[in-house]
Amino acid sequence: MKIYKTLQGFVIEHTGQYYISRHTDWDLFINREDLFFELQREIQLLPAASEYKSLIDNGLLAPIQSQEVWAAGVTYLRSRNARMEESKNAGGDNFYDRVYDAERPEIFFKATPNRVVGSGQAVRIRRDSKWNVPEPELTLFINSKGQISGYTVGNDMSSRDIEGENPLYLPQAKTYDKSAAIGPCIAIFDEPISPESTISIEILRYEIPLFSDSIEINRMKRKLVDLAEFLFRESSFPNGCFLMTGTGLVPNDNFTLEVGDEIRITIDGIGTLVNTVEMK
Ligand code: DO4
Ligand code: MG
Repeated sequence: MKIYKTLQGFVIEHTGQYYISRHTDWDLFINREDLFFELQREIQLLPAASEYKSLIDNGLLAPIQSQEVWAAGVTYLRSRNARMEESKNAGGDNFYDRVYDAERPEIFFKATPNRVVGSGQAVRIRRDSKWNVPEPELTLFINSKGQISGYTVGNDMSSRDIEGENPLYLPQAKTYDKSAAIGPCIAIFDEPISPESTISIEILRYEIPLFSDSIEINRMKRKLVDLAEFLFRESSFPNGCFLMTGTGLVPNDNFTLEVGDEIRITIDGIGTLVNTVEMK
């Protein structure tokens, strides 16, 4: 089942049918411990109508209200190698090697809700950076009890030159206005997401495909439950939180995003997050 936050209410999608939820508070709705069963109850009671799809097509919002967004890093070999390369002149290369093998994962604060955009909205690249990439990431919704109860598609926009100059610049490379995108929905399953699920990315410039790649989430070094456990060890999240789980897809080092590029990130069973790039 999928839930979408729209300007005119919360839309539930199940087997090609669309319903409008009776819930009106996104924080309370998505943080329910019995979310999957609540959605099952709702679709039995509510009338389905194909017109409800137009609420998604015309008024889609990011599936967030007051949650913080956090991110894990260096969870795929490809990410470890790219960071080691970009930071070697700054002497930061062996941090990435070490964290990849360490018991404690890299987890960093990514964004407050006001810095997050949804599908169909623009992400930004920094004006003081010359090397910017999207990072396509499976993103968990973890409820306030620390349970992974939903999945969405995330883009952890990153300034690789700033991050590569000095690892201490990571917060500036990662956190700025419109640096995080999540959506289009939260997918709620009755079992953990399949490890064979594929994340794929396509970047278009002037509508022409420029870069595309894909990876299965089973290539991730860490277990999703372990990432959630580390995040919740000493922090509480009264309305739950989102956790981006790291990228395994990194364009070649000569690639940088430009204003106007379209980024399309798809995860099997969840959907496609589409964003264009702006700089203002
Ligand atoms: O260590 C820096 C950030 C890593 C990251 O964002 C990723 O691997 O996805
Ligand atoms: Mg990342």
